[in-house]
Amino acid sequence: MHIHRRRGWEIPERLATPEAVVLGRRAVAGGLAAAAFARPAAAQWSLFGGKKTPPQELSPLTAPRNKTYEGGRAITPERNVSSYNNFYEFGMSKDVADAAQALPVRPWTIAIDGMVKQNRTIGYDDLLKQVKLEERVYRHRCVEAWAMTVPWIGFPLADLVRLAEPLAGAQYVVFHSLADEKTMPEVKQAWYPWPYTEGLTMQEAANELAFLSVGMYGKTMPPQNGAPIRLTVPWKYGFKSAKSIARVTFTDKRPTTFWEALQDSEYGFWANVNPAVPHPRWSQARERLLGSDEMVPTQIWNGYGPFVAGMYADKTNERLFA
Ligand SMILES: Nc1nc2c(c(=O)[nH]1)N[C@H]1C(S)=C(S)[C@@H](COP(=O)(O)O)O[C@H]1N2
Ligand SMILES: [Mo]
Repeated sequence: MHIHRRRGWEIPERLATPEAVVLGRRAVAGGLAAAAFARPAAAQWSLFGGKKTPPQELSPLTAPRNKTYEGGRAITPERNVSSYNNFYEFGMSKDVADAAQALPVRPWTIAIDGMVKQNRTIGYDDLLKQVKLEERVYRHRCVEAWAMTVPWIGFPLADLVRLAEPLAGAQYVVFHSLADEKTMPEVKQAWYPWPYTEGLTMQEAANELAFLSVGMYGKTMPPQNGAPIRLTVPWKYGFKSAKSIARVTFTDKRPTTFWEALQDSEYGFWANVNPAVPHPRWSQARERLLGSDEMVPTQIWNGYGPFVAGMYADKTNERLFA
């Protein structure tokens, strides 16, 4: 098991992990002693259903690298990216990779509904036949002040939007992650607003950076990283990048996202990265590179301003950065 030793520069886990505060409070309101959260993650998953799930096998998956998008820093070792995760459906710790092996990735379908020409369901394999895969190295910045640089394999979100044929009045695209009580222990806990929900404006969804990832490091997506398909929006805090997407809805109403529903004052709809706007409980000025002790300065828009800043020029009344 991964044992976390805190170093001097690190944010105390108690402050850095939103759930410790937010969910602790909700759990108490829901009638569960907060002490239950102190349980080690391993105990949570190994007891679930009384059985341990064997690791899922990943398949080789390669695609030509798109050189427009350079990480600008060293690629994070794969073992760190696949063993330090946020996937609350499987537990609140970072140590959810074992539990996530139970994720039912096949068969997988994505429902497309709302303001579209026609509601439909696309099978994952069918979808992959209709898009062209590429590899992009993107930086990822979690709101908890850790960061990683990952070679994702996927396709532009704009391609899915095109296939969905949204109506002219659609203003937002909403992503719903799978919420499966049978395989995801936390989905049974009523104090969370399942399913995990995220959203983008149609303009953001059409931005060339917005990406749907189906693999990383030359292989299909590991369950713990959001198999078989996850959003990747690198100019926004990591929680915007919804994993294991099962449903995509087009609407003219701004959705309430999972983290907004839990704690609107700390996690808003826009959640664009900005080192100058601190989280209410910690600074966003710097970030820890996963797999090392290194702290580096955080960049506005996570360094992707040339691609995205123009979309927000007229949004002067919005809370764009938190
Ligand atoms: N469905 C779902 N998607 C999610 C999350 C989650 O808990 N559930 N966590 C988010 C957060 S906070 C981050 S930082 C990234 C982490 O992705 P990784 O585990 O692949 O690094 O996934 C995001 N997508
Ligand atoms: Mo995150």
